Amino acid sequence: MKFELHTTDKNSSARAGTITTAHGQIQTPIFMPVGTLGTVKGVPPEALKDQVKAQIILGNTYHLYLRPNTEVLEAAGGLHKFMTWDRPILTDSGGYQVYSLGQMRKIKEEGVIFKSHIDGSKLNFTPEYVMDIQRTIGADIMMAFDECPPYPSDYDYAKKSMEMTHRWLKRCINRFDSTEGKYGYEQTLFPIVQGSTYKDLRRASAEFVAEQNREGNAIGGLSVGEPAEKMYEFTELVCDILPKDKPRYLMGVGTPANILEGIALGVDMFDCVMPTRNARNGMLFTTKGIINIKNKKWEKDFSVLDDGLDCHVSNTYSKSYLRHLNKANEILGAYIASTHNLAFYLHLVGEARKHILAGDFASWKKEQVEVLMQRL
Ligand code: PRF
Repeated sequence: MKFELHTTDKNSSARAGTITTAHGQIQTPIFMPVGTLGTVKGVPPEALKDQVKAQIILGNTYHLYLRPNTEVLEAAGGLHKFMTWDRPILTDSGGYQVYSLGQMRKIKEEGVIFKSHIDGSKLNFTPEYVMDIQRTIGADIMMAFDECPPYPSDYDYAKKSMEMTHRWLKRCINRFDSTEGKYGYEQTLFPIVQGSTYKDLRRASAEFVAEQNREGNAIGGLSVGEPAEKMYEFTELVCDILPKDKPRYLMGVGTPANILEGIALGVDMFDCVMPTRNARNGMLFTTKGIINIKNKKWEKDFSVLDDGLDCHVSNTYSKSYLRHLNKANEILGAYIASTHNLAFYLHLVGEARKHILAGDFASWKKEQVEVLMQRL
């Protein structure tokens, strides 16, 4: 993997760069649609390319391990071939899903023992095993196995958890560096900064992660219920310590405003279920503001969803039609809304990149945050 930094904004820490992987290039800052189970819910790979213009998508180790399972994925030749997506893939390690979904979990030094949310069977994830699974999935970017402590966590718990995440990181690195990709292309491993909402812990974790000298770094443990101002404060603190010449990934963030603030603080990569999950619930992000398509207001509004995007779906279907599909619980509604929201997120980061390169990102961001978050 290679990261080339083109520009850093003069009035903020925003950056424009290019990541090169075995499955092609990623122009940063970038948003990665979430494809937990080898599918971005409701949006087929061809629409991800042609409509959304996604450059990289995310998969989840925990989910893919349970279904279909690693045997099927290996027989398919990896997740790219299995789902017919030939652009880059990043897999999260399960270090987050185990805590949010796994039942009866026991976190120990060796790893995490938990019950499958599918059939209740007992599973054991260790840092080494999670590396092996991600090797089999074949993600271009693999994530280290971490613990994401809840918010709020007391200092003692947060410190012990962070120290264990650091020991797990060393084990992930040892396993990763002593194994090879199964499909003949290069994979890379990103460590994850933890440390909850304690400045000294965050500083120590960012320094520890930076010392590992990997090809990119992630910030975990934020956007877990803390106020947005806290999330920005800790993102800034960590970004100032992480190396400038490597991509920074803020995990699980966020709203359009969160993403623009994150970019201003020096984050290069984002992922979030919000555009797809909210789409299924009738919430649309547009270049003019936020729409609740269930609202009576849109019943006879035959204007297209959004004429400010280069996306056929957004430029074609009307608000009235999508409202009808949503009310009738028709599956086409989920496709249209999800495709549109993702196209909007990709448009947003693409515009941010243009303004970073043009040198007017900070002023553009300020006016955008107000427009994008208003309810129509
Ligand atoms: N760790 C991992 N994945 C994550 C997170 C984390 O802390 C978060 C926190 N926002 C989202 N996804 N491994």
